[in-house]
Amino acid sequence: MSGHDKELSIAEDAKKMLRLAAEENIETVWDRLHAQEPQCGYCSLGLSCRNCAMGPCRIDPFGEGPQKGVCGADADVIVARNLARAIAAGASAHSDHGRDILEALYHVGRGDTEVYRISDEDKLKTIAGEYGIETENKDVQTIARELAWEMMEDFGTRKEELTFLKRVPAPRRELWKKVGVTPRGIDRESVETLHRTHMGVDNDYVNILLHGLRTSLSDGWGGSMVATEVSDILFGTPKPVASKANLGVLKPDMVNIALHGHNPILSDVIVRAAKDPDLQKLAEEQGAKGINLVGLCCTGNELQMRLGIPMAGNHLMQELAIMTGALEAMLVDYQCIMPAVVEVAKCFHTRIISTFDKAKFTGATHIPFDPARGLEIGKEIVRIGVENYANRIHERVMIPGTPTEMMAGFSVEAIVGALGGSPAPLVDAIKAGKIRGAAGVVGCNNPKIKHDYGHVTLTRSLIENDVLVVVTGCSAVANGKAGLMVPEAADLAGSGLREICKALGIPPVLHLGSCVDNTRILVLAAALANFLGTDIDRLPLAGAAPEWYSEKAVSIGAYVVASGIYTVLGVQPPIFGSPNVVKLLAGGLDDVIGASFAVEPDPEKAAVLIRRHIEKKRAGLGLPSVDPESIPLP
Ligand code: BF8
Ligand code: SF4
Repeated sequence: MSGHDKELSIAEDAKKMLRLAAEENIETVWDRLHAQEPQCGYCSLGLSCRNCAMGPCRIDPFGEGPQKGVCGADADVIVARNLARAIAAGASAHSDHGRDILEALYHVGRGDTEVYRISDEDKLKTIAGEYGIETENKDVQTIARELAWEMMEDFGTRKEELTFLKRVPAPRRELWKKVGVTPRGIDRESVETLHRTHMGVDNDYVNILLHGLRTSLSDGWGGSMVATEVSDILFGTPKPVASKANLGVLKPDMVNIALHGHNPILSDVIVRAAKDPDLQKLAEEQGAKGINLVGLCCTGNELQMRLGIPMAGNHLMQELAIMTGALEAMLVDYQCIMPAVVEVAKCFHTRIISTFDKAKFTGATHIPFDPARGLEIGKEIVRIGVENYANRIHERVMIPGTPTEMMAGFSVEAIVGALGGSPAPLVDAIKAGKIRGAAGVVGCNNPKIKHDYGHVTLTRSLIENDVLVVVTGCSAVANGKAGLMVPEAADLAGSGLREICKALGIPPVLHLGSCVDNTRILVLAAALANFLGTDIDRLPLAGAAPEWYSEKAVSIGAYVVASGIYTVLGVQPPIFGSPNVVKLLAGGLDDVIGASFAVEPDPEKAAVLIRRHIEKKRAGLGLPSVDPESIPLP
């Protein structure tokens, strides 16, 4: 509210809106962070526990006060339990999203919805094949029903391991078995985490953390993977598509409706509803030139990947988008939607419409979504937005700047397609050292880090040094807005990466989708490892979440590491109250699972850590490499 003394974002649209927020005294996420400071030191270190009513308890990090909770749990157990619970919450969010999409597939299979259909029959058959379902002489509907049923089994407890584990390179599967982290059921592992972290169950921090990894794997190779694959089956496997990003995608003379959240089940229907001639006519009668749909966060990514629908912004832009005064409706499904949007909307004419019974927002209009009546509900929602155009105060509209061009749609299928049908050209470019390796820069925004600075600085530095970058989630939006996701951005890359990108006509930073689509990164990594007949941890790959905030990101980080990929976090996780846990996660895990975490808030330094790691892995594979230590830290 009261201007901040330091710059909060690198994005021009955000900066302009933040000035407006200060002038008009509108509270934002940054103000609320400021009001919370200093945040609790015990909680920041992971040293507080309220798992039972003998507590809450806290451990004194300076060794003077209590070193045990009432039950006797020490710092190691408390930190490990808290982390495991965060993983379970994140894994549950992704997996429950996967289940919602899976249920839509099941409706299609049973023939009790007219709204959805199979968009990618080939993918349906391929995945049915992976599930051991006979597809010859069967109609699409039957295959859909049988596949949905089999996938639902993956959520339960009847399997020894998840079906998609077949995609995992054999040595890694063996390793998981040996270490005892093979995920068995998607729901099962999260439930077991809640069980183990109840007072008096698992009281060995290593054992708790290993199960945390297993839980995260049930997300990465389970719930999220189901979400991605079934979304492709229902809505189409993404192909490269041109799009635009930043608040400039809002149109001053059109009805603007933002789709915010994560689940494409709803947004797909809204896209169709917005084309309805009656609603288009109604918009014109209101004096608007039409209906303009824009995305926010991962629902936005889903739409951008498949349909090229423009992206208004990432996580920290959700309140600022309303402040443009140009948004007739913000339609939300679930995850990462700040309850604060309802308050900001009260200062403007924007209607917040919630749609899932599991995600209600006090003060919002709730229109429960029902896949069986999808299109009808979609039209009802769009109508609210259209009718609200009459309430727009045009003098208050402030749409900052013009949109940036960006490309999206790089599914693994599209990437392999661009390479001519096999990963061989990519492998050759890596072998020759033109591309040193690849890094996934993923995850959220967090007001503790200058908005978009972590993503863009890290990505730039990596591509300048010939590291191919793949992005998802809010990182994709940040890098898109920064202009790094058009083929011309190859000019910003090092000479080797530039040459490859120019030859293929692709950007040096590839949009792989939403956060559940981090599984596309797993699939790509597994495909490369299988192609080379090796394990993922031997490849010159790395992950980074420079501005993460969410429990989902904790689960992602954990499954990426457990899959064998070194990962650098830009925000300190609440584990530093236990030196033992830190030692395990930041090094000890290397010996267990072949990868570990690092924490580095400075993205320039994080880039160096990643480059050093990539050179180490290159050397391990006998590829031309430079001495990692010769790459200086900035
Ligand atoms: O799932 S990157 S802030 S929007 S959690 Fe959320 Fe983080 Fe964005 Fe998408 Ni992912
Ligand atoms: Fe305290 Fe133990 Fe209960 Fe946690 S589980 S609140 S440490 S008594």
